[in-house]
Amino acid sequence: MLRIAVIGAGLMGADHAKIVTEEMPGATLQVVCDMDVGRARKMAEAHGAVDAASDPEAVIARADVDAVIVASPDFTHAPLSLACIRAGKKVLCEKPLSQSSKECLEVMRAEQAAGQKFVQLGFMRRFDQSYVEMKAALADGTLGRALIMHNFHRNVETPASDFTGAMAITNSAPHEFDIVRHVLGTAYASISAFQPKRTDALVAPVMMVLETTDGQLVNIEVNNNAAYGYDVRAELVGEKASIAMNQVAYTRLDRARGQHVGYDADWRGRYFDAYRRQNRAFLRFVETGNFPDIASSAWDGYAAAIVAEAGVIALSEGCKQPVSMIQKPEFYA
Ligand code: ISE
Repeated sequence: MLRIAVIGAGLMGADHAKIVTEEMPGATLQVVCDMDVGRARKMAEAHGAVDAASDPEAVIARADVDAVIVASPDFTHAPLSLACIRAGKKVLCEKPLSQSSKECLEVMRAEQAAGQKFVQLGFMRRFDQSYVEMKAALADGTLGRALIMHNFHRNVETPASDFTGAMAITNSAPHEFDIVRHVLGTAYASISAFQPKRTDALVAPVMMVLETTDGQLVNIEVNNNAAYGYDVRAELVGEKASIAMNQVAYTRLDRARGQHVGYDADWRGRYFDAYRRQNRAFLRFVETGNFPDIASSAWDGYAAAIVAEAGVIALSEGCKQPVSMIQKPEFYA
């Protein structure tokens, strides 16, 4: 049995703890760790973990922990990933790896110095069937060459009251930055970002237009206050055909001469299967040492961070920003 520690007992920590205990055969939930040890204990009890703790670095170093899932706040992701590399333990780290591309480079350097990959990033959309099919339609020639990818990312409401337009770019949009790069198999050359005005205090949607190094155009709407439901859409337009994601729903309610298809409240429902595929891929990674083909690595975390950094400047300065990455190290090829 592989003994897993889950760090962070919030929304995502709880989801991961449930997946470990119920849907990762061969794995067991060893420790739940949270700054608030009471919260950790509650989650440990709910999911039958052996122990609860409050010091993440000590948990990572424990001899009875074989692998780690990091689901604590964004700013802890890179330092805790580094601690896992130091301890020689594989880590499934929630996205983003860091909001600073410099910090992502540090994680990459540590992995390279250790001579193997330790960090699988939680960009779970790569395991979602709709994106898998889009990537396949591009690869097998069905679409011809890719020209444009449209993306909508709508949340019911912002996760925190102090959420800003810049945070829409650094916390929400990295999903699109990563998945579009993955589906198109390209990199970004530039980003522009705009916001319409709202008349109330809520964060307005952010509209981004990106150019890829292969000359494709990508647009991304992130609307963290869409009110009606969690709604993610994407359409990849090629020279010969176009492929769009369907709304994912198991049922439709026919009533009062109308049809009603519901939305999920948040990403945990919409990406239910993707999270489970991702976590089982992580388990295989820990067992075999082979990094999962389609998963995001620290390099992909760096790629998402660098475009988010440029996006934040584009939004505040109101002009297009170039995106320039370092040469991809052979290690991540
Ligand atoms: C959140 O952190 C996520 O990762 C969700 O998938 C995303 O939809 C949401 O916008 C983020 O705030």
